[in-house]
Amino acid sequence: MMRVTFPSTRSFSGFNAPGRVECDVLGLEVVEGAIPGDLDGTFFRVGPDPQWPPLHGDDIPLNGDGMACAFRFKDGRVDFKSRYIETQKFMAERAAGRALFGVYRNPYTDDASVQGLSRGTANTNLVWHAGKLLALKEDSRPVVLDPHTLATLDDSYDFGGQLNSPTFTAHPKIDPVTGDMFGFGYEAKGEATPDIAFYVIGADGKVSSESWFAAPYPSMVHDFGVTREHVVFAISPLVADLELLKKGGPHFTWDSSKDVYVGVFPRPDIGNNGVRDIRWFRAPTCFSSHVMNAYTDRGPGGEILVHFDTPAGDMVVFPFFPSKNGERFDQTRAVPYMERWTFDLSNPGDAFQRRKLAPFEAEFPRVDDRYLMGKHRHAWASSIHDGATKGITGGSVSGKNFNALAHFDLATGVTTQYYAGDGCGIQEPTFIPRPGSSEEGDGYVVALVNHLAEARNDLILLDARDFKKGPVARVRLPLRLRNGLHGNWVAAADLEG
Ligand code: V55
Ligand code: FE
Repeated sequence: MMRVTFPSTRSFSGFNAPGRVECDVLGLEVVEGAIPGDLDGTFFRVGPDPQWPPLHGDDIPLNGDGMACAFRFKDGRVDFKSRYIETQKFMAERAAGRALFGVYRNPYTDDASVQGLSRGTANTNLVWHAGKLLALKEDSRPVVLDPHTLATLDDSYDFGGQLNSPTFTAHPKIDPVTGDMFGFGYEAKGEATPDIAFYVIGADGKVSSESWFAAPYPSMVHDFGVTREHVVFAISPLVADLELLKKGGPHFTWDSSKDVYVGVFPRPDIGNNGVRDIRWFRAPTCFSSHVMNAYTDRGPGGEILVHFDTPAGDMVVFPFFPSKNGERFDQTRAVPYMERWTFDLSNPGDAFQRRKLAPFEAEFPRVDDRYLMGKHRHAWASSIHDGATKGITGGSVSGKNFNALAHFDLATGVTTQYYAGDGCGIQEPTFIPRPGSSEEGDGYVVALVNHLAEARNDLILLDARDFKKGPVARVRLPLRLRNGLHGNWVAAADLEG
């Protein structure tokens, strides 16, 4: 007899109780406004949703099995589909009827029967490139999904034998001009190694550039920045340690004794030395994970300035990674604010400038991806508004309840928040271009609202440049989608072409 009971810990209860629902709901109910009739495409998003109770009592929220969701918009209607991603981990555990893989990114805690299988959960991002829908997790290779059925087509894709790294980021960057995808794998020479393999993959899916470099120390490298001229890697001290892994410990610990390093190098696809010309900048410890966008500009005296916009906090924002030095997790310091980091490549020093872009907590930053790598004016993020749900936990992967979306107009400096409502949380905003438009920010942002008490979601569309007028449309979901990570809009014409 096998009894299935999830632990009553933070990762498995409240709004984040496992969902485990694979379903199709045709024609979601529109309860406010209207879905623009000319929107024709799919909003893909993914998040962790554990299939089975954890092997070792509890688990962190980043380790759940990837549940892919598709919202298909057409003729003013939205159809919903959710499917588990059939990773090697998921299939082995499905056959066993229980968890076989142990703690997050520690193969030394696995059941012996799964040795050699990919530990990837594909739970972090869904990205459309070169005719493939890639389900991504930074500890493993991409998984390929059918964009229409969400069926798993390839559980470990290496771009046709061209990916030498065993890992690939969940945050690749697609050049809106060339269609090239920039990506990397970290811990690319094995668990807890500082090595990073950097790739450019053409619009035809072929790797056109591979180069390797070493970070100053092994750590979580969740995201990076690409400009029209440069590549930027921020290394903050959420460090990895092989000895700790061998003892069954956590993959990452927070080591505030270490500085932050930022590597900047020229794009290898524009005829130069790439990573061989990497320059390391340095600053006192802080935590940076996501990247809104980066761009290269010229200063008044012709200086080459690389701007890198990132939510940064004084310490790691994840409460579940312990400190290396016995430091206590401090909710008041683990607060990410949107910042602009500027690197002056004309200046020989290793210092850089940091400045805040808004006075409120924000994470999950996005831009209009048609303008990625260039100077962006508009950006959006999840944020915390001083409303009635301030302080409610059990929300996002960091434990915070983001209760508002923020719109950043970086030309005027004005930030506007859309408050999701009392008792609500809100997930990552994703930009949808208005069909026929090309102007930056001309379109919508789509996001899932969490109704915490009702254990249910709405999907809302806002005018991306005018949050004040409230939702253009609100669609009611008859089920709960626990907090996910990332998503992207793919126009129907792109899926078919
Ligand atoms: C993040 C998410 C992850 C992960 C590492 O938000 C970092 C950051 C969902 O998995 O494995
Ligand atoms: Fe992410």
